[in-house]
Amino acid sequence: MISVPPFFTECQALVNAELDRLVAGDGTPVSRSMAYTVRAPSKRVRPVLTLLATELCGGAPARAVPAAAVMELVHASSLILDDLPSMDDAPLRRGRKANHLEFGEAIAILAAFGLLNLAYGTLVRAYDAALAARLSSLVAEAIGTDGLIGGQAVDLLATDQQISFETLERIHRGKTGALFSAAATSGAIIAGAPGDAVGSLAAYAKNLGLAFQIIDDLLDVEGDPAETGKAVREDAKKTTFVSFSGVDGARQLALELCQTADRALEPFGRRADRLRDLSKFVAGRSW
Ligand code: GRG
Repeated sequence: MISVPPFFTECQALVNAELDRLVAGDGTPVSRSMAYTVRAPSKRVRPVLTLLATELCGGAPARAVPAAAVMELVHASSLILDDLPSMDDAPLRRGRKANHLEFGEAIAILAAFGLLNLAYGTLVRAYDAALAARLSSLVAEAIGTDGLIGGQAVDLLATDQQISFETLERIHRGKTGALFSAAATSGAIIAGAPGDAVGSLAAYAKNLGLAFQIIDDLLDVEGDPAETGKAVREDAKKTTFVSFSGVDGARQLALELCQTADRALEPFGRRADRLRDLSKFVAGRSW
């Protein structure tokens, strides 16, 4: 098992403190449901990407903490929706009962919407109007029909069907790559990075996101629920990177995508080593 780099733990702590504050709530069922998924154990990969991108582009990570937390709020919202009976019908998430099994389906859906509203509201409160508008637009695009929603729709409609490799890739570039990309580019934009640096980070994150998903598929086959916090063998009815390429082929593909991701970091030289370490973590993760 690959160890978690120390900077990763520091970033997680910064984000967890912000998230705790954001989902403190008022004790109502919907606010408890929001906090339940947000506070559950998570790798916080997307917010870590935001903080590392800001740091790489010369910004103060502290300034990116609200945006980093927003990436996690959006991700948590998508996890609640993904687990619903009408979607993946998953019983376990982040080592706990799925949100709808704890709070009921109606409250879980409201909590998912609540997290999205909290996300946009956080951007508006934390940044000046122009920056908040730019970040909100990035987030909206990542969630939209070319991002999480689009990828999820194609994925759901493809269940029980044979799909092409291109369709599989499109699904996961939407479901996973889009938010990875928004997380990294948001960090760069907060630091005032020029367009070419933002573009390089977007290319890095898109490829890392797809590699991350392929490892997710591998963990569904080979993983231990005690480590991943999710039920395994849930993808049996779906076409996955493993069903397409086999275990070894999928692992090779994930490694190649991490290498492609790292090549996008070349303009930054050694300053991007933390992101290279993040790629290593993604390629070797067992949770
Ligand atoms: C309106 C936000 C919104 C979404 C609607 C439901 C949906 C469309 C999309 C589902 C997207 C989804 C859940 C993709 C799976 C991505 C993935 C690899 C999840 C696991 O992420 P990890 O391993 O989880 O980072 P932790 O728990 O560590 O955060």
